[in-house]
Amino acid sequence: MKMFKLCRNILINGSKFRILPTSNLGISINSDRIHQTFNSSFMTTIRRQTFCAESHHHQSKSEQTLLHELPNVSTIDNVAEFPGAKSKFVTDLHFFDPDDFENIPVYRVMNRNGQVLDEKQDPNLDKELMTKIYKGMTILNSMDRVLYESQRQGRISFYMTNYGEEGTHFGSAAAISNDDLAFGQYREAGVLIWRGFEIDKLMAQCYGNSEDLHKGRSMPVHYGTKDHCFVSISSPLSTQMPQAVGAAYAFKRQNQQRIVICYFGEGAASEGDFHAAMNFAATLSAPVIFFCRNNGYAISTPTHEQYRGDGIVCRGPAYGIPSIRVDGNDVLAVYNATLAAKKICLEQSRPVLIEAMTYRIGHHSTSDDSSAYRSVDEVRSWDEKDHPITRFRKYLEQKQWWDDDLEKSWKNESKRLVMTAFVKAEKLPKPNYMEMFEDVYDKMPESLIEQAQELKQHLKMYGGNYPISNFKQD
Ligand SMILES: Cc1ncc(C[n+]2csc(CCOP(=O)(O)OP(=O)(O)O)c2C)c(N)n1
Repeated sequence: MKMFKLCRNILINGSKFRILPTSNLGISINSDRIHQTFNSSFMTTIRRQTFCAESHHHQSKSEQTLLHELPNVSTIDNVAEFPGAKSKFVTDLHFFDPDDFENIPVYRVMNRNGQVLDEKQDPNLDKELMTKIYKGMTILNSMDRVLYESQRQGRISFYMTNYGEEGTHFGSAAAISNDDLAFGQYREAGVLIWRGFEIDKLMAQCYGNSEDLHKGRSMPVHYGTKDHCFVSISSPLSTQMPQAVGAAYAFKRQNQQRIVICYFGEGAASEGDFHAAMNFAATLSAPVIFFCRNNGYAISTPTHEQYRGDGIVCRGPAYGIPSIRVDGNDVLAVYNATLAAKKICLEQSRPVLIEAMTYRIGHHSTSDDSSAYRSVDEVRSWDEKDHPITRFRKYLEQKQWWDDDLEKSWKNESKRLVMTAFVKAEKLPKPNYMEMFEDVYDKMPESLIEQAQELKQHLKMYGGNYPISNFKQD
């Protein structure tokens, strides 16, 4: 507001200009000079120069600084040069309606039969890498089945499956480096599997046993591993998003040539933290890939109750972020998009948004019965007609890299791997309960030491009432 009070209007060649008074640029130009300048290339000049006016002596230092930092202060009648937006003026009164814009298309490489639609888009990865992706997708599926059943039997307290979203995990993880930092929501276990985090360790976390890196403190599926550059998951939705931007900004400042990938669901994108993250990432030019898994539901909330715009992808350009929508059930499309996104992040030092369209085939979690809000037929249709694993298998079969025999032997092998890890996880004791007092702070404060002693005393007297034998005794 101050700017307008301090500016003066002048007329040059019939056009009105605002002259910004300032002191410290020291470019003092009289009106003749202004004429000459504007006659040649006035727009360029007016963008770059700030003019002094006599009134500058009366301004405070802070006002001068403020004004000095405003890059564009002049306007002419046909070009809108407000500091907040550069555009053209129009005289028709028109509200931009969502219908004025076409929906953003969905990029895909293969159709539902695993046929490549445009050969140029085939990433042509080698057989080893392709089969590794397929094996990862299927072992995740096997692990989900075992842990889901385990929860149903009360062996673990909670579980969330990844059914139908395997393509988004493996396509994205395979396209970036294992030391690019990943932030997840909770439905991205495939990224960890791709990075070599053992099934044993995933199960240890779900069981909260003595081999759990989190010492049994988090709910199941809240994985995290420093060695695999995967930041520990926490329940409050979207909180990882601004944190991911901060990490990406740090990488940029340290010139690490690393990026951050941040996964989230379309429901989580309604949180305020989504906005904070997108805006910070854009304005700070942080090399982060925002990877949205749009699976149609946020627990029982369908997308038409979540937003009215064109999904999540259309929000990207609004923040100044290059954005793409991909078929999340097409692992190759996800791979290509993520690879290209990483290139943009590093070469242009800016964030990218990927919206991967998919379908949550499983229930939201073991605490949910999704038949209460969607039809079983709808779920079956996605499972049977557009499953990322089935599609990718068809692609591999066309390349003659996979067949029924290989499928059979891999099914047996992967089941064996999962069951071995499962048996091990069940047998291990829980961590020592005294560890619950650790890591609240880096160093345990006196007050916590006292509480720990109280627990010890309590258990001496009443230990018989607690399942102490389930816990590791050191
Ligand atoms: C801040 C916050 N609000 C609400 C919840 C409860 N909650 C857990 S998951 C979830 C739905 C998230 O849906 P979406 O982001 O689409 O991911 P999806 O489960 O579909 O993968 C909600 C509302 C939460 N964990 N945190």
